Amino acid sequence: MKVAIVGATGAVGHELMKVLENSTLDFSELQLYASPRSAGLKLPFRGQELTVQATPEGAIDADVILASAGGSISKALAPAWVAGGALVIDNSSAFRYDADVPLVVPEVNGQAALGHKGIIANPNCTTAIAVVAVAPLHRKYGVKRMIVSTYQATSGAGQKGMEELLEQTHMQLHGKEATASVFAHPIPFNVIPHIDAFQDNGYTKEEMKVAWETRKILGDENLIISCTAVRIPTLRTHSEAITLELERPATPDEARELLRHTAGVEVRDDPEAKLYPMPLTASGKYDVEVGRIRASLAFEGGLELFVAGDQLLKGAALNAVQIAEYLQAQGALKPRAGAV
Ligand code: A2P
Ligand code: 11C
Repeated sequence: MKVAIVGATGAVGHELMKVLENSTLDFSELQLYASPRSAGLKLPFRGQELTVQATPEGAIDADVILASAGGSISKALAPAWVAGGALVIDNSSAFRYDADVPLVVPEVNGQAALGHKGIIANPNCTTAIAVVAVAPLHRKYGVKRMIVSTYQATSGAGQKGMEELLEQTHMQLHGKEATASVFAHPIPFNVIPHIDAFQDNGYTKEEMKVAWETRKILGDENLIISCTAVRIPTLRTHSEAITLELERPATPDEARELLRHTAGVEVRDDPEAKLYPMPLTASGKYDVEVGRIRASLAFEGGLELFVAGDQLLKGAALNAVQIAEYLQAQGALKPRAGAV
């Protein structure tokens, strides 16, 4: 089994290599691709040095391609990769809303991956983190309405997002004015309620992605979802305050008990001991932290929770590798019949 990463030098690419290094996925070869700027760069993997190659225009000689070089690259090249026989697990939003492309979080709807036609989409990071916590509650209590406010790290905008935070913070601390480039405004000591483009309805695309993608993953087009997405000056881990209106009432104790037995979730909920989800503790973790679980004052029988998940991991690299692991465990990941 040959695996390729396209976008290996980016923030998610870096995490993909770390996750693959410790993964149970059985593969014999890893190929690394990025832009021509990075061709020749050597990156360490399992005691070897792997050379980054410029991404070719056509097919890639790999069985599984983990794509993380942005939507335009995926849109342009994924059809050729699929035609070459590869399974593409795509981190971008290029194919997420196509009816014949499964949008998968393995703990929630892993089975959907089995019906792929060459491309499986990895959800938006904010969505992936939320659904890990919300899916079991939806299954047991029936979520009617979901209101989300996010606190999103700069690495959501890739390596250059983190660099802008660090460089601008340094400048501001030295009395220099910082000019925004990746973000709409200077990010240090600020919060910016603007992620991705504004839509006709006044929401941003990031906010609408949370609604569109949560409905697709949970398989419930009737779910009412409203999101406010905000960038904050942290390096990694997206946090989210989530309010749930439920069909059947749940107590916080019942929710905690259910979430304690949910794969991919760590319940971190002891306010007296100052234990709650935070980027400081969730960064680098595979599990999504869930806490501050309480009875909602807005919806009778509903719940309020706070989640923090490393969006470079569960929101991107980890989820992509878990999709491949899931398919392999189901016997549904096979080397191509004919190599390119
Ligand atoms: P490179 O480092 O050579 O520019 P991030 O999301 O952190 O910004 O990373 C984006 C990733 O996508 C990087 O690995 C980057 O490679 C890669 N990339 C950018 N443009 C292209 C391109 N035209 N072809 C292939 N990969 C690209
Ligand atoms: C951010 N969530 O934090 C975005 C990045 O749909 O894959 C991921 C965009 C996407 O900026």
